[in-house]
Amino acid sequence: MKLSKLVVAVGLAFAFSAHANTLPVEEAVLTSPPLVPPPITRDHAAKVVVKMETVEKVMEIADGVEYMFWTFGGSVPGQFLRVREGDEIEFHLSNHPDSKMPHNIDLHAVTGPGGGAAASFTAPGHTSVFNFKALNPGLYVYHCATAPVGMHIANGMYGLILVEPEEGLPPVDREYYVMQGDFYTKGAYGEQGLQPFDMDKAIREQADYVVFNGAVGALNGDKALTANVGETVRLYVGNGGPNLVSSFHVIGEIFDKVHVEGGDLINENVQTTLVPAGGAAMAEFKLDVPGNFIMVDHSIFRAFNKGALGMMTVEGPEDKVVYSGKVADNVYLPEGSAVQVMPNGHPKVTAKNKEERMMYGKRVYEANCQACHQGGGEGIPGAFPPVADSDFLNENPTRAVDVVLHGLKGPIKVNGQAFDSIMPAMRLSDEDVANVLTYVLNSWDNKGGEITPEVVAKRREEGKPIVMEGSAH
Ligand code: HEC
Ligand SMILES: [Cu+2]
Repeated sequence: MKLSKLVVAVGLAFAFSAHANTLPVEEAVLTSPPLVPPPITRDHAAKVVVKMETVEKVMEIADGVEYMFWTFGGSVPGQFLRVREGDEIEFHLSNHPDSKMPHNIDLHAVTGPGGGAAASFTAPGHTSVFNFKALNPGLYVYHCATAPVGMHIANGMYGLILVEPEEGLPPVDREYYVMQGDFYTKGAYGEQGLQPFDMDKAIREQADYVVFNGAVGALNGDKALTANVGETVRLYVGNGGPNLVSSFHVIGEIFDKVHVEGGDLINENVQTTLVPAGGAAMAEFKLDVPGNFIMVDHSIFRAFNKGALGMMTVEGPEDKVVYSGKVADNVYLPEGSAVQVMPNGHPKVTAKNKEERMMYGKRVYEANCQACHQGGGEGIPGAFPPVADSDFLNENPTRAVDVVLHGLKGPIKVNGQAFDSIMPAMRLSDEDVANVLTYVLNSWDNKGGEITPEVVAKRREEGKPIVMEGSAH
C-alpha cells in the first residue's frame, strides 16, 4: 500500500472510532429468565458490547410435549439485557451454524428504522454487528423480525431490554424477569410428542398454550420465584405475543407501583396491569405475608387451561392481622399436567414395503417439514413453497432428494409462484429421507412413485447444496 493511502486509511479509522473511544467499554451481562442482570452502578454512559446468539432447539412446552423453539440465547424469553440511558450499544448478533433460518433483531429501545432489523439480518453461521444509542429510558421488548415475522415470534423469539434512567431505579430486594407468550401447535393442549407450529391457528389467534417463560410450569414447584416477608420485589413483565394481550395479575398481592407500559408513568395500588403484545410493564410490591402467590393472565381460562400461571413462594413469619387464613399448597396447580410421558423421538425404523414407507414418512414429515410446508403441504405464500401438487417436485423427484439432503437456495417457481428463500439441509437418515419423500409423492395430488434408501445414499455421496441461478444470497 502506498504511504498516502495508508495515511488516509488510518485517518478514516480514527475518525470512525474517535467518538466511541471516549466512552469506557464494557461487555453486557446477559441473563436467562427469570434472572435479571444486577443494577447499573455507574453514573456515566459507556459503550456496551452485547453478544447474543440465535439458537433453534427442541424444548418441552409442557410435560411430554416438545416444541422446536427459535430463541435468543437458548431460552424463551431470550436473555435479559440491561443498559443505561445514554449508553452506546455495539450489538453482535450471531446465528448458530445449526440454525435452519436466518434471524434478526428489532429492539424497541432503538431509535432508527426497523429497530435494527435490517442491520442485524443474519444467516446461519454468521454474525452481524450494528450500533445504537439508548436515548429513552424504559423497559422494552425485542424480537425477531425476519419474514414470516409472526412465525418467528410465535416460535419464541422475543425478550426484554431495560434502559435504566440516568438516576437509576429505586433499589429493591429482588428483581425477576417474567414474559408471556402464546403458542400454536398442531395438536391440542397437552397432546404428547413433538408438536409442530400451526399457522392456521396462529392466524385465527386460537392459542393452544399461553405461558410465562416459555413453558407450562416454567415458574411452578421448585422453579417458583422466591422471596421473603418484608422484602420488595420488582417484576419486569413482558409480553412477546404474537397475538394476545396479557391481563397480568398476582393473586393475593396488590402492585404498590406499576411503571405503566414500561415507561415513566407510575400508577399506584394496581390489581391487574395490561401488558400489550410487544409491550412491557414493571410491577413492584412489598411482601407482607408468607405463602404461595400465583401469577396469572387474568383472562382466566388461559391460566387454568392453557398454562398462563406461575408462582412466587414467600417465606417468613405470618402476620395474622394482615391475613389470618390458612394458605393451602397446590390449590392452583395447572390441570392436565403430568398425565402421561412418552419416550422422546421414535425408534429407528426400516420400511418393508411402500405402504410402510409412507406411514413412517408421514411421521418424518410432521416432525421435520410441516412447520414450513404446512400440514396439507400447502406451504405459506411468499415464504414456503407448496409440496402439494408441486410441479417442481413432480418434474424431478430425484432433485427433491438433493433438496432434502443438501438444502436449496435461490429463486424457484412452484406452480407459477416465485420463491427466493433458503431451505435448510435436513439432518435425516437415508431411510427417513426415502420415507418422507415417498409420503409426499403419494400425498396431495402429487404423481406417486417411490424413493428408496439406496437412491438417497447414492445422492448423498454425489450431491452438494443446490443454488438456483440468479441467487441473490
Ligand atoms: C425451515 C423451513 C423448511 C423446512 C423445515 C423444510 N423446507 Fe422444504 N423448502 C423450504 C423453502 C424456503 C423452500 C424453497 C427454497 C428456495 O426458494 O430456493 C423449500 C423447497 C422445497 C422443495 C422444492 C420446492 C417444492 O415446493 O416442491 C421440496 C420438494 C421441499 N422443500 C421438501 C421438503 C421436505 C420433504 C422437508 C422435510 C424433510 C422440508 N422441505 C423441510 C423450507 C423448508
Ligand atoms: Cu427469527
